[in-house]
Amino acid sequence: MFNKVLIANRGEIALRVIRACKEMGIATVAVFSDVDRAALHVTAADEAYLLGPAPARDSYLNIAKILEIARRSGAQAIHPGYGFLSENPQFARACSEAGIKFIGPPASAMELMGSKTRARQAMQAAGVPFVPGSSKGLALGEAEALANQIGYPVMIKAAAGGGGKGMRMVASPADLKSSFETAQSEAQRSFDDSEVYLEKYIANPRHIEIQVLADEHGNAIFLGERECSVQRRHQKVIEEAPSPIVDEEMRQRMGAVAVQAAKSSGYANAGTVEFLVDGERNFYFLEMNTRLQVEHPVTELVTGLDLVHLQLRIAAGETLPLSQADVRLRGHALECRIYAEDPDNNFFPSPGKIRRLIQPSGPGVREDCGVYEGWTVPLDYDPMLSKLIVHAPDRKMAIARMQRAINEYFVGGIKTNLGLFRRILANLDFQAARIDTGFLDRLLSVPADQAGASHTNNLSNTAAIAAALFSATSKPGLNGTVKTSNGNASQNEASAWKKAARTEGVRER
Ligand code: MV4
Repeated sequence: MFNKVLIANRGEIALRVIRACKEMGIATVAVFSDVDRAALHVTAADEAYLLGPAPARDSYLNIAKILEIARRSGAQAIHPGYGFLSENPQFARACSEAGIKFIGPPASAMELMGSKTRARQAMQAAGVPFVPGSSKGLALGEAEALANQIGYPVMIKAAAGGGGKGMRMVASPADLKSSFETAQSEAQRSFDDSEVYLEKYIANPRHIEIQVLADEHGNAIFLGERECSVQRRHQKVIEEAPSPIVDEEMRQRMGAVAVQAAKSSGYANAGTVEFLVDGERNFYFLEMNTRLQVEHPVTELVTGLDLVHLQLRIAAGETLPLSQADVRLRGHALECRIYAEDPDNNFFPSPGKIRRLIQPSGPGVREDCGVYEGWTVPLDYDPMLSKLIVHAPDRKMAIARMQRAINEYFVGGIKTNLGLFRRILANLDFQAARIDTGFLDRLLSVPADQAGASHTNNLSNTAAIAAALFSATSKPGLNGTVKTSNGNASQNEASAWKKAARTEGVRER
């Protein structure tokens, strides 16, 4: 096992990896930018080194600097977390050339999965079901012929894209030419690669992904699925494991396909095979993410495994310490991604100073948090504050537990999306698991008080919770003048909460 690992990331995921290293007796090296000097991951690591100015290209994306710090500190391996350099094959290659172990798959597997057309070719050869369409870049004429053959609507996608970037739905032949040309120039601009291809359009799919683990000796297993359909603008909002629509038979079939995808691509370490699932529960390979994902904790809670421990052991050359038969799923897990964003301004990032932070705890609650009270969330990076994760015996109890935990949560000084979770969790379609990738847009297209919500989260309860939180969170002497969530020092808003709680509470009876 490694003696020392550098974590080339920040926020909650850097902390997550540091914690795993500590549990395994591995020394940790943090890196940070100018604006992250006082960040939590810097305090948590054994050593910390400045990378440079705030912009990611000068700090968390600076390959030369990160490798220099690895050398200087004597780190034997680098964990890239997610985002930043985690799926950059040049970085993986630069690490091995510097004699430092990259904790992730080989650069060749990252390159293969980075090209959606190459990945589709490889999956086709491996017998993995994928969305009907082309597996090579197309010229306009070829796209027109293929679209007529498979039928409209179709999807034009950038080969270098992924995660929703450089994608266009085309409803009819009349729109193909202009959409094709727009997609091409978008792809050129975004990825410096104009290659586009075409797929049959799957309407209102679910997004379900399989966690895989492969060692460097040819062994691979899957750790069940995650349901990630509750998303907005390709940003996941709530994830869960298992998926409410996947039964054991479907799980085995998807898992076998995911393991096949990993084995045929020369994969090693933790990875995720993403599927689109249509209304008839047909599943199609979409892409493979070659990193540890944000939502890995829901898999950890239902499998009882520690994915970061396993990543470190795999990277150190160990064989997988468990077989497929050892993987058992227990209960249900949910994760809410808590963001500093303004629900009244289209969920625009809303960073700033966290003046009050009250975190939930109690049975079945895990929080992977990257911030603390007094910390100023910088503007320069993704504004995710924390991941709130719960585990319970079944989905219904997990939802109730998450509602309870969300109601214990209080963030003062900045705006957050906590209210959005109250809405989703109270929604009858969500509770009945009638969710697909269009669910959240549909929910947000109706005013909050008209959306189908169960009686357990009506206005009076919300007001009562607000009042309780206010009285619980007011510091002595500050009562009535604390900064409220919109940053205004306001006596009015606080008393309005209390008043609403009392009047609504009386009316209810
Ligand atoms: C699709 C699709 C429908 N049909 N491909 C979006 C992310 C990118 N990786 C692929 N995406 C989609 N590809 C075909 N042929 C619908 C989506 C899609 C989606 C997929 C997964 C999760 C959320 C999504 C939201 C909108 C569209």
